[in-house]
Amino acid sequence: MEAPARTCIVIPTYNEKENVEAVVLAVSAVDPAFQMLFVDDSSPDGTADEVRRMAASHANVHLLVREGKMGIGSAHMDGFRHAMDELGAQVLVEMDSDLQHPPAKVPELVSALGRGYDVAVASRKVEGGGTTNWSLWRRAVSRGANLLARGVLGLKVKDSTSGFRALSGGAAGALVEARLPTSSYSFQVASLFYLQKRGMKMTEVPFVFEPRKAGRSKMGLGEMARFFGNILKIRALGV
Ligand SMILES: Nc1nc2c(ncn2[C@@H]2O[C@H](COP(=O)(O)OP(=O)(O)OP(=O)(O)O)[C@@H](O)[C@H]2O)c(=O)[nH]1
Ligand SMILES: [Mg+2]
Repeated sequence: MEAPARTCIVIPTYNEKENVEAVVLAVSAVDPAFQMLFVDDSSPDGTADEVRRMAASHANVHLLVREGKMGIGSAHMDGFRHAMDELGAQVLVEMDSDLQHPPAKVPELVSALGRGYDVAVASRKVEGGGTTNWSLWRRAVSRGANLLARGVLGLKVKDSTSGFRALSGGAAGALVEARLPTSSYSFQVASLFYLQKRGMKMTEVPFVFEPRKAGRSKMGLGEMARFFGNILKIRALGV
């Protein structure tokens, strides 16, 4: 039998100290062979030290520290590069560190790649998917962002802003090479746009977006404004 592809879950963190241990334990309980790469932007709350503490007892935990807050999108791209070059990853998973993305879904995402897809998106917008405890405001922002991104960029994936996805090494490698002109939250839609244009095969797997386990959101008004501006820029200039 063929050995399973080496899977690395790339987890950007900024001030997520309170969530690290729970993430490590939850992922390890799903499959201890899953590697985790935390990409921390020198969080002032000491998140990196917490990752080092967990790495001391968990061989599947890895850390990449960057000098300052540079955005979730560039954290994923730097994380993919490091995971493939240094950790031998063949399958890459994007996941948040606040347990809004249930680690129990990772095997389903990875097995979709085994069926020939390049990208498997964990989706709130297909049957069986959804959100829990979202305010009307949060729901409206998410819906607006998704509709705008899909409409302006012609994306086929229904949940285009989902940050919980598995990518083949080929898809992740293409993104790293592409140097997409987005470092922040618009990375999700920019990367779908880029991969769709190159004919990569995509599928969606339903999941329920849970409330944040601990800590605070980094998605503020400034990030939202930048997101909308970036979509228009990508449409005008391409990727
Ligand atoms: N390394 C790094 N991680 C970041 C940065 N911005 C956000 N993150 C991480 O990216 C993930 C998603 O950020 P969140 O603030 O949870 O954004 P969100 O899930 O869209 O918003 P909420 O639903 O309100 O939590 C979390 O793990 C953050 O710690 C950044 O600039 N650098
Ligand atoms: Mg979150």
